[in-house]
Amino acid sequence: MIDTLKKQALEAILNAESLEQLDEVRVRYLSKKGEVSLLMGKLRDIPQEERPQFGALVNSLKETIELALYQKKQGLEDQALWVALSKEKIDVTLPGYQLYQGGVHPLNQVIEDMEDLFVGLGFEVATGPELENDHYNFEMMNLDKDHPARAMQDSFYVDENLLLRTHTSPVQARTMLEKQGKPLRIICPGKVYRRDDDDPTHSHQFMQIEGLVIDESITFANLKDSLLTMVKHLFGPERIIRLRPSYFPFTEPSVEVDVSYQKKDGTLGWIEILGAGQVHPNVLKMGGYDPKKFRGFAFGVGVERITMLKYKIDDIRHFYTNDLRFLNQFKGASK
Ligand code: FA5
Repeated sequence: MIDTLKKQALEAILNAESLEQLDEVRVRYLSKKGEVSLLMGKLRDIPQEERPQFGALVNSLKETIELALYQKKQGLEDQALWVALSKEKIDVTLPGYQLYQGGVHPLNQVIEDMEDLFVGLGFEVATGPELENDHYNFEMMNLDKDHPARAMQDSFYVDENLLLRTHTSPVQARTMLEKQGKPLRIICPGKVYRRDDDDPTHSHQFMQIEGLVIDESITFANLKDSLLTMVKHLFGPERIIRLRPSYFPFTEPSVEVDVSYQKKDGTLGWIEILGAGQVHPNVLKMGGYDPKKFRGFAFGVGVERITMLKYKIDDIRHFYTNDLRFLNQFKGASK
């Protein structure tokens, strides 16, 4: 009887085709009311002296079935894993994920290019805070509290004395104080802010590059030479510049500088890109330089303006709207 049961159970295990079927076999033979338990229940009907032997045989049967179930279960699980893996085969011919690679913003490309040029000419790159004190932004630049020229650069104020800087010129004052009367040559690129209405050539936030040179024998010719070098580097050797008299409280004399370009009809046109001049004696004095001994020149160029001119961009707002169709055109376009 035991042998028959063993044969049946092992055959059922062998024939099970899935884990579900195998579990059904387990329940049929090994559960509380299964065949093996029923067999054990027959112990009572057996003569006393044969009981231990019968019990041992039933236990051995149980172990044999358990082992066979375990081995079959392993086999079925391996098989299921194999089926799943073969379904998940990798198709190496499918296109991969596209990694999007960013590029340097056109304004930063122009700034980096300008830094390369001026560092090559012996300038240092200086920086200053965008949230600036009225003292540095205006007063140290020779614009007293009630100076009418303050109206030319209205700003965003945090409180009476703290504002978003309206130009990079306060870095002139900061650097002069830092250099403590020693000759200096710096450029300072950075963001500036004004309460200007946005239009194709004006933005309320834009970039400038400030330049400042102070030494004992600086003349206006040095200024003109530096600006011409910059313009030819940026736009090509055929370009020339035009200096128009202008007014800034921090330079005397002051100029506005235009760059030549060829108009559509072939004639010569001019576009303003920067303000410049010889450093005002008051500015030198406040910065700790003796105006009788030292002279200086300074300029402040609009980065958007030169970038627009260089790449023929028709609207300043393109720089700040993050349209990838615009930005992608400048990937690796420097120089
Ligand atoms: C100044 O900001 C002076 N600090 C420049 C300077 C420095 C003069 C040192 C003398 C010595 P101005 O306001 O003109 O000047 O601005 C300089 C340049 O910034 C302009 O020529 C123009 O290229 C750019 N710019 C001015 N306002 C805007 C604006 N709203 N949007 C974009 N670019 C502007």
